[in-house]
Amino acid sequence: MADQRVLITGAAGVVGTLMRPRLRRDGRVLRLLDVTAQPPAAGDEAVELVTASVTDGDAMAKACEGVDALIHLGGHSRENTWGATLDVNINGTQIVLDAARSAGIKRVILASSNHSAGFRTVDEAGEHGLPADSTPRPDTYYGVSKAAIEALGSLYHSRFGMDVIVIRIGSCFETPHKLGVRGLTTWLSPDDGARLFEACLSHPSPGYRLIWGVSDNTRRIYSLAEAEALGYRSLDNAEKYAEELTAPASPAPDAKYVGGPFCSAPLGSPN
Ligand code: 15L
Repeated sequence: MADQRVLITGAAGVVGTLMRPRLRRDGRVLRLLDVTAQPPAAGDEAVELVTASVTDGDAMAKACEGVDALIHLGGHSRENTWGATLDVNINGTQIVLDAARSAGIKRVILASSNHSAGFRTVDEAGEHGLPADSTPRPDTYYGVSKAAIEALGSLYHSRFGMDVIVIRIGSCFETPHKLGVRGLTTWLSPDDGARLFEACLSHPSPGYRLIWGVSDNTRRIYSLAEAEALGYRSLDNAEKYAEELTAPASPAPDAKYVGGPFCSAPLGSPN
């Protein structure tokens, strides 16, 4: 069988680094793109390393050659200045999508974030969780950029028929510890993250989808139904860390919001 080539942007970031070993498959080549240098191939690891920015149209056009599917994780992953957010996250995503379209890539998976809906409240979640297509309520410039890429993905699907799946990722880290008690709600385990990306890569005909990226946490407030409709099954639950993560005596006022501390962080300040 011919190799499947999957291009991952932002491959040296937090999520990219966690996914690199987990998305390894026989018959698959991972083309890993980042602005920073990346560790070389380990043993017989089938990777191609590209050092480039998602804002560089020529480099993106080259990186998209011969690619079957694209996972776009690149961009600032937290709050930054408006200029940097506009340039790298919004403009960069348009450049990535356009390069994918020109190269004939049929399947694109975009990393959005819970922060596109950060000012939605925990009370809105209801019995099955907040629907994945809840209209944006961004909590930061970063959240605005994620809402914009959700719209860009929809545009490229509607105009060009590309399959575009946008994932509103909760918090994807090895464990939820650094997130405090909020992580018991928002955690996407790395193994579940890989299961989710595999579902996104293998669904026969997804069209445009907006889904949450979260583990089946006991305290989950995001709906899993939309991701499960693509074939995702979570096998992890942050609750196993509950005893190690204690709630503060008086919860912060922003704890009622999906975006938690992002909702009160200074706008436009890199952190
Ligand atoms: C995100 O979108 C960030 O990229 C990540 O660093 C976490 O802060 C996460 O959201 C979160 O909400 O915990």
